[in-house]
Formats: sequence, C-alpha cells, structure tokens
Amino acid sequence: MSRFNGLEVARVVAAHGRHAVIENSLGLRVQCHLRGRKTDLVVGDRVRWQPAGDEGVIEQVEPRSNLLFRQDEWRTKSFAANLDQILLLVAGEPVFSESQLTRALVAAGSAGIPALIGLNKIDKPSAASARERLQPYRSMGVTLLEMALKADAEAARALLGPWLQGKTTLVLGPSGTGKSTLINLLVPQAQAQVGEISQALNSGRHTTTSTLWYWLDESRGGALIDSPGFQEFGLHHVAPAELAGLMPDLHAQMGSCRFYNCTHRHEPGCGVRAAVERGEIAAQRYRLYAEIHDELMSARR
Ligand SMILES: Nc1nc2c(ncn2[C@@H]2O[C@H](COP(=O)(O)OP(=O)(O)OP(=O)(O)O)[C@@H](O)[C@H]2O)c(=O)[nH]1
Ligand SMILES: [Mg+2]
Ligand SMILES: [Zn+2]
Repeated sequence: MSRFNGLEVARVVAAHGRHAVIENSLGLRVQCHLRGRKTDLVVGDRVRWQPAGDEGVIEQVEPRSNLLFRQDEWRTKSFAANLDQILLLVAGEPVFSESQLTRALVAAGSAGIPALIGLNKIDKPSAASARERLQPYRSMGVTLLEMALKADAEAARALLGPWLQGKTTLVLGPSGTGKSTLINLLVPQAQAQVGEISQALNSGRHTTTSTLWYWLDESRGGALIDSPGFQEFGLHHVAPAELAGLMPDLHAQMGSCRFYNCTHRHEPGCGVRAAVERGEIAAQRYRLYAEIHDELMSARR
C-alpha cells in the first residue's frame, strides 16, 4: 500500500478495459494503462498514477464507493463508479421499455445509488402515455422530472440545475432519449454527439458509443456522465430472494406475507399478491417482478 502513497490521485474520465484517460486535479488529461490485470477501469474510478513517457501508468484503483453494472448470462458490463445518483432518462419516443426501466432501478438500488427518472420530449403527443406508464414509479416515491431538452431548453435547465449541482450523476437510458442533448445543454463546451434518430432503423447516426465524464462547471463541483443507450439490462448479480426488496412498491407490502421467505409467486397469505388484487401494486409491476424473478431463478439452475 505505502508504495503508492506518494502517487497523485486522478479521476478516470474515459475507459476501455485496462486503458483509460485520466484527469488530475489541475485538469490535465493523460492516456494511461493499468499495471497488472487486476480489474477493468470504469469512468468515475479514482486511481493512483505516475507518468511513463508521454503516457501514464495506473498503479492502483482506489476502493469504489459504488459501481453500477449489468450482468447477463455471458458478461458483466460496468457503467460507472463512485456515483452520487443516476438520472434515468426516458421519452415517449422512442417508446421506453418498462422492463428495462425497472431493471435499471433495481440495479441502482442493488448498488446503493439513488435514482431519479427524467421524462424528456414532453413537447411530443406521445408524452401522455409515457407519463401514464410512469405513474406507478411516481407513486412508489421515485422523483420524476419532466422536460423538453430541445423544445424548451431553458425550462429544462432551470429544472435540472438544482438536482445536479455539486453531484456526480450518471445519465442512463435507452438510445435516443436525449442523454447527449442533456449533456450539451448543461455543459456548453461538451459537444457530445447527438443522434438524429432514423425511425425506420430505430438507430441514431450519432449514437453515443462510450461513457464519458463532463464537469458541470469550472469549479468542478459536479459532473455528468454520458453513456451509450442500453437495450438489455441483465440482473444476474441480484439474488432472486433479494429482488422484491429492491422494488419499493413490493417492498412496502412484504411485511404482511405469512412466510418470511415468501417468493410472492404462489404462497398462501402473500401480502404482495393481496396488494396487487387490491390495486395497490400496479399489475404491470407485479408482471415485471415475475418476469425478472423467473429469469433470475433459471440463471441459478
Ligand atoms: N422532440 C424532441 N426531441 C428531442 C428532445 N430532446 C432531444 N431530442 C432529440 O432526440 C434525438 C436523440 O437525442 P440524443 O441526445 O442523441 O439521445 P441519446 O440518449 O444521447 O441517444 P444515444 O447516444 O443513442 O444513447 C435527437 O434527434 C434530439 O434532437 C426534446 O425535448 N424534444
Ligand atoms: Mg448519446
Ligand atoms: Zn409474499
């Protein structure tokens, strides 16, 4: 340990496997690689490094306060580390998947990272149904911020400012919801590539392909992390028995289940299923629970 104590701590602002761009406290950015094959680097990592020629060597990754990742059958994909919060950005168009939204919220909960939902493109008629589909999330206590980042940029800036100030926020969501538009609005020199979505292919020409760190202002009090849109969100790192506890609307009803180890699938006297019957848990949320629960159970077989 002591060997590294003299080394400067810097922040990973872009990462690819064991390669990264780091930024030191003076704002100097240096291309680095990680010594040894200990781990992969992710944006937000704090590392101890030293110069080596015109590049740098990362000697050590400081312990992470948290790490957001997804995991399926095949692989683990890390998004970012050491976050204060996640802003999950969705829109009416392209229509968002509630399954992916729920999964991202579960992953955030599992990593101990607070999450907000942003509904963008409220200038479009499709916002109405999106708003309706987000009602269960609002009811369970998730903050929902509604905006039109392009159509009413000033209102969006005024709304987001207080939530983002002084914090490190990962902007996460499906492709084409406006994540890079948000970064460009709040970080004027960012020039994140914004995609004009081709409806036919449902893919953007300038879709973001790597995760990048942006300071919100010159005092470097807060930061935004732009990320590529995700399509899949595996939760194989979550134990099936943990899942309901990570869904706040289900969690609120678990106390009245007859069995302490109730799976909320078929047991008699289940408080969660009773709450679904009474309409206190949205049927769609319970369906998502069952879908993900099945998936996590079969992952363990
Ligand atoms: N109508 C409308 N369109 C918007 C709004 N905000 C962003 N867009 C458009 O949505 C499209 C996608 O925006 P991006 O910012 O590239 O989306 P992204 O989330 O970064 O997408 P990926 O990088 O592919 O994940 C662009 O054509 C934007 O101009 C809005 O408030 N209203
Ligand atoms: Mg983007
Ligand atoms: Zn139960």
